[in-house]
Amino acid sequence: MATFRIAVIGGDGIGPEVIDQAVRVLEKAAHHDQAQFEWNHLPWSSTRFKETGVMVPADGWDVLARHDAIFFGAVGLPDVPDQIPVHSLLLPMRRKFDQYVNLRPAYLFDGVTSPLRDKAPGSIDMMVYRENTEGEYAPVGGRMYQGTDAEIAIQTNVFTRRGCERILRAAFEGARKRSRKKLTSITKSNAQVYGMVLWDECFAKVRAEFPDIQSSSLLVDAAAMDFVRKPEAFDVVVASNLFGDILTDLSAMVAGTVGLASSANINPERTFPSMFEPVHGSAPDITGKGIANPLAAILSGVLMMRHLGCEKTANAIQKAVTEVLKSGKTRTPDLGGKDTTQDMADAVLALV
Ligand code: GGG
Repeated sequence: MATFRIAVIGGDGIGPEVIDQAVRVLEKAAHHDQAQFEWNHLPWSSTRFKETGVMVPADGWDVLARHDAIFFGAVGLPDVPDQIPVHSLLLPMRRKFDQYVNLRPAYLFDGVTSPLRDKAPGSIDMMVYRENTEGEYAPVGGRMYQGTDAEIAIQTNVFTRRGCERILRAAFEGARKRSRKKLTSITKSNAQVYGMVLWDECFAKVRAEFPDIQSSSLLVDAAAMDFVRKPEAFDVVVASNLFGDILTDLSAMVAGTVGLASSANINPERTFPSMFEPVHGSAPDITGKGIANPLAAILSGVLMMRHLGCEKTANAIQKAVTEVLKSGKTRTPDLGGKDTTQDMADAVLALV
């Protein structure tokens, strides 16, 4: 029997609420692959930052590195500046563990209503590959003359040939595994003439290695328009860190709710653990009410099980989620219902 050591960082707000439910589901489903887990719950959060001045302990990265995967909830508290949890925990983790592929699927499940008119189940089915270690989220820049009229803030975008080529290649390889074999590269090279021109040049080079994939390039503003106008036109989408982050909130919403948006932060070489998290944040407005949708966390668990080679477990949970949504009997408020986080997880548990 395989035993997987999983680091669990619930984080802030609804993060621990949804992750706890997802852990229950994974525990029950793992028998499909004769697998079991050792869960290592780590209390790294903005609350801890307020108490101790740090989010991640001095040996934190070494601790995490000893796990097979990291299961993560969300970070952010209203009384802690947003950049502290994101720049102390989330972004350094992606860089330290070279999790350069951020996979973000968007799928319109049967039983879920898109805010767009007349969208059939399955008609929205895209996989966004977001570059996760550089680009617009590189911590490069500085500030001068703070608090004066002469204040300057410089934020530098970092685009490297290696960084662009490897995410583009990962996306093309991903497109090869999908039936439509179609890929859209998101750019803004008409305005950002250094980083985005390099991105486009890398796209031209990598696409030549994949003549079997129908690929094209699209400006990010046109992509935002088309995600609403004709989301069914997209299959695999590959984008920089910022563009991918923004576009995947849009893809989540056109597919019904961010409460179903899962994600994986993958280190394809498997030198380091990969990390799995719902796309949504900590949602302070509903924290403690027990009404957050746990399905984004549960579906992130599905991505984790696939990464760990437990296809049967992943398929069993995916099928259970699909059936729960299709039946429509259990629905959290984001899906138009009145059920709780636990009700939703219980409905999935009953089917795995
Ligand atoms: N679980 C997602 C989460 O905590 N998101 C907070 C956030 O702002 N993330 C930025 C990012 O994913 O780059």
